[in-house]
Amino acid sequence: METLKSDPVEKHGSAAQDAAAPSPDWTINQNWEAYTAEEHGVWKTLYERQTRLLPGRVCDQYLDCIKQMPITADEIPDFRRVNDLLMKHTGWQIVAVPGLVPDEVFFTHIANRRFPAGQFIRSKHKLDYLQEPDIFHDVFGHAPMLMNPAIADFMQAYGQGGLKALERGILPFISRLYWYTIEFGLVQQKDGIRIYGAGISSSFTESQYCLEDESPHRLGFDLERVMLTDYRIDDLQKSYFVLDDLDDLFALAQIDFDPIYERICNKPAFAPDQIVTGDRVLHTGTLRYHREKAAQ
Ligand code: HBI
Ligand code: FE
Repeated sequence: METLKSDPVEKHGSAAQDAAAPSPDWTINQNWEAYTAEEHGVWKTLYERQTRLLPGRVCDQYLDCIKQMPITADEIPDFRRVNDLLMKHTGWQIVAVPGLVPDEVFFTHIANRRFPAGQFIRSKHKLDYLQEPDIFHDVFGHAPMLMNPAIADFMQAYGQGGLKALERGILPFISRLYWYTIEFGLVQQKDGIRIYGAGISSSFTESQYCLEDESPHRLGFDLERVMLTDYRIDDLQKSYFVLDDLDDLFALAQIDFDPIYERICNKPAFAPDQIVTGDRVLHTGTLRYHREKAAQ
């Protein structure tokens, strides 16, 4: 996978953080004019590589949306232009940030329909792996889905749920939900299973592996099951969860998570490669990829 979520930068107050945080909400100016030709070139390489791969792999909604957006191979997108369109469709905005921001800052933005997007682009020497979400992951992966009303509502609910979960110290449940939907979600469409998660759609390797490789499990989505499933942030996933329909996220956005937390808070988590009673198994993974890697 190309974008990893590691723990966001340490808690408030350090001098280093103050230096990196020019404003309390961590937003910075995109400063679009300052991108170099080399940076635009990295965008082009990534854009063209993914655009070749995605038809037939990514969901229809993604393709419909990106087509309408001022997102092209030629240059790093200008947030001002992307935002004009997003605002019209779903009221979402993207705001530039230096990289990972603290959870509370992240959730506060999301709860207010602002998506924090990395301002920087990865180096041409490291096209496939980076620690922090960059502009390619955030804009190529996430922004098109924010044009979709179901994702738009679900994301905002996720931000609100995240703030609550933070207060109560039960963040893992909500992080897993985000991970297995917005980042690594798959959806059933009429011609087969398709990608909607931004961590996959922005990844050259994972956009092929998640659908075509025999290794990972592909399981029907179940809210409580997902909220109890650990994930890995440092490698390709061992399990993917498949929604029946992207519009199912509308219903998820309405859900009161409190009774669910109540029910699951004392249950042990499932390992990323576990298959459990009640799973709707669409494909039983051989887990070969991770086994061979471990043997090396
Ligand atoms: N910051 N910029 C950025 N992008 C993220 O996706 C992000 C973040 N901070 C925290 C975070 N994600 C996650 O820890 C939460 O989704 C749980
Ligand atoms: Fe992301």
